[in-house]
Amino acid sequence: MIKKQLKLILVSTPIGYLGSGKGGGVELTIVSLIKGLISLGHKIILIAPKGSKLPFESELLEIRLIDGVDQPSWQHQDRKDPVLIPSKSVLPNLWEEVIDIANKSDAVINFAYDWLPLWLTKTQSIKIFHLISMGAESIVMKETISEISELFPFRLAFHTKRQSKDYSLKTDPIIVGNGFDTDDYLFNEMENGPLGWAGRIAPEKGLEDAVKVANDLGEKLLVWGLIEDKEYASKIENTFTNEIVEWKGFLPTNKFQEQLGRCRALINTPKWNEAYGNVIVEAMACGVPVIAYDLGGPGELIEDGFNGFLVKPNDIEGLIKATKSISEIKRKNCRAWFEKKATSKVFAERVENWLHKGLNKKISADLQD
Ligand code: HBI
Repeated sequence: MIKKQLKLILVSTPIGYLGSGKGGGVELTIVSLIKGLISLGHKIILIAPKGSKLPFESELLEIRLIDGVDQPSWQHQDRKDPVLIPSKSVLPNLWEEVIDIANKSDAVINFAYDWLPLWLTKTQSIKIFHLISMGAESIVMKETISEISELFPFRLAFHTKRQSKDYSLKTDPIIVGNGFDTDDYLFNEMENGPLGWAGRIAPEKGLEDAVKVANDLGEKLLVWGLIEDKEYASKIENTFTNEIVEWKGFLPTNKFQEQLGRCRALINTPKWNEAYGNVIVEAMACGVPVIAYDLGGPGELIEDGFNGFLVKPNDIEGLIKATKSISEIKRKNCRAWFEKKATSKVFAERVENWLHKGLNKKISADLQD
C-alpha cells in the first residue's frame, strides 16, 4: 500500500549539539533514523542545538539550529534530584520552536530524556512521540513517563524490552530497537585482530573490567569513545603498570568502523541497564563478534553462540573464557544479524509503524484533541 508522506519534526537532545559526542548514542540514533525515514519518503524538520551538524544533506531535510545553554545530563545527577533548567537553557528554546511550527506537521518525535517535552504531551494538541533513550535514571522522569504511558500509551517507544522494564507502564511497551546505515559500515573478515571496547568513558560503562581481560591475556585493549569522566579514565590507566589501554578517542563513524572492523572481538561491560548498546550493533555491522554482560539491551541483541557470547554481569573470568573461544563465532553471522535486525531502514520502518499506531489509534486522552 502507498504510505502517505509524513511531515515530521524531530527534536534532538539538549545536552550537547549533534556531533559533540555528548549526546552519546542518541546522536547516532537521530542521524540513522533521519536517513531511514527519508529513504521511506518522509519529510523531516530537525530542531537541534546550535553547532549541530549532520554528515549528509537532503531536499527532504530541513535543520533549524537553536541557541541556548546545554541541559545538565541526568547521568550526572542523582536519581532523587529535581528537574533543573539552567538560565538561558536551550531546552525551552527548542520546544518554543516546535510549538511555533508544529501545526504544519503530522507528528513530533522527541529524543530528549527530559521532563519538559513529556509534560508538553499532556497540554499540547500537537502529537508528541517520545523515543525514550535511557533506563530509569531519575525518579521524576520515571513518574512522568509512567503518567504519559497511562494517558497516551502509543506515544512512547523504547529501544529494548529490558530498558522498558525499568518503567511502570500501563500497557505493553512499543519496542523499536535501533538501526544504522549499512553503507556506513564495511564487513571485515579479519580473524586474529586485537580486542576492542567502545562507549562513553564513564563508570556506568564498566571499562575497567575489559582492561582486566586484556591484562590477563597479556595484550592491549583498543578503546574508542569520548572521555567524559577524566578521573575515572586515569584511575583505570593507573590500575596496571604496563600500558594496556590504547586510547583511540571519539572518532567519526567512517574512521571508527574502519578501526573497529579489525578487532577479533568487542568486549561490552555495562554496569547499568543499558537501553540499547549502539556499539554492539556497529561491531556486528563490521563482522566483529561481541562478548557482553547479559544486562540491559546487549542481552537482547546478542544471540549467545551465534553473533557473540553473553556472560553473567561482572563475571570477568567469564569474559576471559568467552574471549578465548571467540573464533567459534562466524563473523559473517554478525553482519547477517545486523542486515536483518538493525539497519536504519528496518529501524525507520518500525518507527513508521509506531507513528501510524499513535496517529490512527483513538484512545481516551487523544479523543479530547
Ligand atoms: N540528560 N537531561 C538529559 N537529557 C537527555 O536528553 C540526555 C541526558 N543524559 C544522557 C542522554 N540524553 C543520552 O546520552 C543517553 O540517553 C544516550
